[in-house]
Amino acid sequence: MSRVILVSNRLPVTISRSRGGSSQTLNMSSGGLVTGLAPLHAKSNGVWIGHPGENPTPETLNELKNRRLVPVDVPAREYRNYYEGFSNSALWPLFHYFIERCEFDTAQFEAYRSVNERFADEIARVAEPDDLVWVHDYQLMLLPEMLRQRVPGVRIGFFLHIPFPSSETFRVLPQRTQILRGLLGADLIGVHTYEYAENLQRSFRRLLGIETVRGELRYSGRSVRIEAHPIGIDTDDLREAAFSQKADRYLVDLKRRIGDRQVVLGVDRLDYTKGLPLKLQAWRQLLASSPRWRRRAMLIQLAVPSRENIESYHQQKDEVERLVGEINGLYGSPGRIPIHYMYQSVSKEELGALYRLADVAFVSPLRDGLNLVAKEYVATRDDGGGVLVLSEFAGAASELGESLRINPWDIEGTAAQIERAIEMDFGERQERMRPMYHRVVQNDVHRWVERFMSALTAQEVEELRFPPSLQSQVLAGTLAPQLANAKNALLMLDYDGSLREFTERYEDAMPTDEILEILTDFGSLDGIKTYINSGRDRNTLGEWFGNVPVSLIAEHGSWIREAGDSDWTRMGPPPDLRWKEIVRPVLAEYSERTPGARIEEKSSALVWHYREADDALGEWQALELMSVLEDMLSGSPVEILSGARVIEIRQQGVDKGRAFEFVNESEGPFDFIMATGDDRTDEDIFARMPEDAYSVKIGGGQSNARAAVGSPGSIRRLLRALIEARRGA
Ligand code: GDG
Repeated sequence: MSRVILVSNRLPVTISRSRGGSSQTLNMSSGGLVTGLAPLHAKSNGVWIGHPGENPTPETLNELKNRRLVPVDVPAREYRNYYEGFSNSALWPLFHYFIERCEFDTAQFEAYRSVNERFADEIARVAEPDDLVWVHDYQLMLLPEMLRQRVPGVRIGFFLHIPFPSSETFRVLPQRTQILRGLLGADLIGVHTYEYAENLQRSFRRLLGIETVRGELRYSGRSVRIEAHPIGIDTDDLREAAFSQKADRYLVDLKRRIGDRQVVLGVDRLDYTKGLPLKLQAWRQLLASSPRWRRRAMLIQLAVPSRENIESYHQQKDEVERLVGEINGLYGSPGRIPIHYMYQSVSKEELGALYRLADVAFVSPLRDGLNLVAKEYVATRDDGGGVLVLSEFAGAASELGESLRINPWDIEGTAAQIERAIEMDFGERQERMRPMYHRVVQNDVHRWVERFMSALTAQEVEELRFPPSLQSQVLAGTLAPQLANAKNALLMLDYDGSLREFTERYEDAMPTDEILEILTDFGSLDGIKTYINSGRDRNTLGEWFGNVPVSLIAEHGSWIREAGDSDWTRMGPPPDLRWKEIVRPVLAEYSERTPGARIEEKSSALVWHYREADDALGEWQALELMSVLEDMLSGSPVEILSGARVIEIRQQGVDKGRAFEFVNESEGPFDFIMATGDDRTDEDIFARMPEDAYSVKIGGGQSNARAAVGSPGSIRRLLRALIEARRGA
């Protein structure tokens, strides 16, 4: 395997001073990301680059080197401006939709840029063109481009662990274009959800004018993919701790102290994005409206200290503590306080015991890239018990469809869902928890690493072709002399999007006078056979082009009608529906993973409907399904169409490419061949054309065509130039 260079703001170790103060000790940091990436680090023999946290002594440096960890040296003040400054006072609040908390400070951005440069320099020192570099998170968004400039051939993956906001919010950032261009240095950009991927694509379109087609865009002669890869947790490690003897002891002790009270658990870093004040208000609302829970339920809230050097985090802490005091004062009684609040972090075993103890996990961030706590809770509940109450603003919500969703801003609604969770019977708890448990356990952090890496490497082997984009006069200059001298020429023209611009309604795209005139002129030239090869039905084509001396191919190569005839002939063999046997189980698998999705069986089609599925989950699964089907069915006589929350896989008697072959065999040999087209169905022709034929794609993007032009207007100009050339010959 290639060497993998991992890059994150912090190295995966914590350097601490030994008691005497002169020497240092090195401990592996905990956390899902480190556990997930550590095996990759070990296996690939690459290095891990990041800030060490503390200035390493020469001995520590040596130890870091032995572990293949490369520290990036940053002066303390610059690090503060980069980390607490731009990263956590501009990007963090903005990407979580807290615009009013943002501080945009040019000096801090300068520090951010400079630290990203330092990382790029460090990587460039060790990277070789065959290496894979995987950069993590919002602190290093400029890095991919900086690295691309230093080591042009290197393959770069980037993963964003926090949300990517809507383009409306993102465009507030003064340095928005620098950040976007920074990311475009990567070959693959990964985010947690399909929604973030869409947001990012929209920002590329709106702010840089770069279009993304099916998750892929073109930038500086390279292709960049944007994909959703939600992170998983380290299930084995978590379960080992949660079901250890130590955890058992905690659990027994906790149960003894709590008795038969229902336990609702919150575990959050003390960060304003986690929405602790609103969570407490919802709890207060529940106790106010249903007094019986004051003695029969309790909220255990673990608030983990975080970013204590930033002022707004202090205010958040004060507010939370005030509310806890207020609610306990109002609704507590001797020995029974309704909120047990802890401002500390606990061991893995204690946390595991809390997950096992909790009847309800109350996960209510106002925004969260994903939220690992929700998945961790689910992964400890193989007993099928426990209810997950989950904010719809957490990325994890799109995978955990069986949780009870809340809008954390809706205090009454949240209180009602908590009450529903506490009261839920075991049957329903199991029904909801089981599928989530299996999903979380199967898609653990190791699967995540595997998926991201295989997406990054798959791109490496795939040879993407992007035809050169030419002006119509330039192309005419090449083609005209050849057509002028041809004895038997073939011209195969796609219609919608190629000869004619798209219209809002499909039926409105009838040919203009200009198009009819061009076709009439071409059709009247001796020694040239002209075809319209379209996906449209026979009737429409017959109606629109009945009076023009060109031949017609309809329904993606199903029917042909020679110029001057009024009868259509069917092309290709009778339909072969064996593909259905392969496709059906795949659709069934995706329906199972996507609550609300269903399959419709038609005589010559299978349709996957996801209108009733969760919006983001449905879109994301559909995108994945499309690409699975496309890979699986390439070359099969089916067509995969994605419509309004449906995917249809439809029999095609023949495709446009086979229609081309039919004409080539029956009317050829041709000494000049040109075909035009704008979408995937036309690629079937381009792929089958002889080497010396001319294929012209309309619009940008990946294609097997030899050349590309910008628009249908360019194609019409090209055709007129060819007519002139032929007439003049
Ligand atoms: C970013 C994104 C995304 C918490 N308290 C204790 C403790 N924890 C552990 C939990 C969990 C982790 O910390 C927190 O999970 P988050 O999902 O909030 O992760 P972050 O690193 O804050 O954030 C987030 C994540 O990246 C991954 O891409 O999900 O949206 O913001 O693992 O268990 N662990 C222990 N004691 C505690 O007291 N041992």
